[in-house]
Amino acid sequence: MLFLVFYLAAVVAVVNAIIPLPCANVEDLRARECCPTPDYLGQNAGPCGSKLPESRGSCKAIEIPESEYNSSEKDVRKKWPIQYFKFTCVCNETFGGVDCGECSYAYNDNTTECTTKTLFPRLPVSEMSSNDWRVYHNALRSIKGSPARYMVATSPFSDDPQVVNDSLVQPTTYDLFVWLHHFVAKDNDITLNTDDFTDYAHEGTGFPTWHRLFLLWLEREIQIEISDHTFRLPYWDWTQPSQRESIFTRDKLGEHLNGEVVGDLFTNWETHCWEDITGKSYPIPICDPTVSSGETLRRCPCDTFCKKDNPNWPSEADVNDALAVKTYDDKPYDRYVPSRDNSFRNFMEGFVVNPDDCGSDPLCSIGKVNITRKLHNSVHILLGVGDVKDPPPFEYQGVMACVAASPNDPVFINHHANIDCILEKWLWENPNTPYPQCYKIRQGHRGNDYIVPFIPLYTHEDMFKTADNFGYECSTGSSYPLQLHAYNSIIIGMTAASVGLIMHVL
Ligand SMILES: [Cu+2]
Repeated sequence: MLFLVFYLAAVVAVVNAIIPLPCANVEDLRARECCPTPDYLGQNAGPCGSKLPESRGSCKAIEIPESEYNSSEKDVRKKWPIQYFKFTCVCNETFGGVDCGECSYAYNDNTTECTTKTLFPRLPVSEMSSNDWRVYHNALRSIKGSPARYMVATSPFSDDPQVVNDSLVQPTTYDLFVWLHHFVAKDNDITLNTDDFTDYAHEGTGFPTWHRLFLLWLEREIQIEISDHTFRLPYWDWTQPSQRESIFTRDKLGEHLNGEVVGDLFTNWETHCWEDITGKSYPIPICDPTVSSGETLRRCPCDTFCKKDNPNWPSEADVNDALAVKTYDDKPYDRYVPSRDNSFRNFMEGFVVNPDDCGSDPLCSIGKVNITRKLHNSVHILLGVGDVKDPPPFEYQGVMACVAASPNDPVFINHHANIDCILEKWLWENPNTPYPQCYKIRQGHRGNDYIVPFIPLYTHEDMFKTADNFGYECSTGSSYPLQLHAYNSIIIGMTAASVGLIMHVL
């Protein structure tokens, strides 16, 4: 009987999915095909714009052998997106979007032809003018309220497209941003099989590349929302004491009043997909991104931890130590890489054990202990619980400490844009390093895995390139643009409205 209960539970250990708006219909779901026609580019544009005078892309079969996934598991994240779609658009280099009707990240030149390579800076928050903050606030507020270009199935995966279709909801763009992270990060495994640890974005080789695409996706949605293709997300360099606390004001990213976030942006700021999972059994329930979690946005529960002189903030030296690691990632390709010298990824993600912190714990020296207070992780912890040794109860914890739900706090964006800048530095300093190839890399994190759950499709290898391939770069602050390029470029534009405009022509 017990076996039966477990078996049934395993069958319903499911996750739902995201469906691009043009494919959110019974016919496409039945055909398992998402190759829309960008008919706004002309009549008879053809699927993926394939019949336009200059073909923009084509509808291609996804090359994942069906033997590589077990459809009875019903976890659509495995070998994404084959359980929902067997065909999607593959766009030519300069085009992008679900239907190839948009420009690619690199050629986003505000024309329909997408002929010019563009490059615009992501600014540090310290370089943002009050007008930049106004633009940024307006953008966030706008996407917090406007409908996303995707639907979310709130039913578990079903072979019956009608069931999936009937369960579709359309969240706002920002709430979908939160949902995407919850969807990939939630551990849905109730079989307790360690091989099935199911976080497709963290504690693995794909952590930096997953989050790179996540921010690019958001950046593009904002660009469309505010009709400004030059918009780039700002980054928050927390190694600089001058930047640490300076964003916590009402007109920037909010003040903390007894742990609650207050400020211009945060009036009626609902959170989603955030709940206390302590003591609850798996699977973590499917999140409906159109339903508020009922929790108010919380951050810095003990304000003292967020003070700029708290020694737990990562320092410039910490970042440089990580950058000195020349191996991108190593066995076992998770949080337990035994030496900090073996994995830039694990060091930057924050699971690296400093031998000085180990005390007398013998497991510590081989990494088998949860010391998570480094770089990326330490910022989540500082803003979420303050001190991991004695965390406050859930009702006081900040959302940044909850891995799955952390993007509810907009500071997530600027924090991860900074992490992305560190990745960027590493990529420039280690040119031509291939993305690691090893069968031990967890499913969903391998180089040729499609990054879950994005459509159009990108692999981790696709994202493992310097940011000029995606139309942005990290401005180094006031010296910008003088120190920008380590390669040939002609700068033909100058600072524009909100974020500065550099046209980059190769
Ligand atoms: Cu994350």
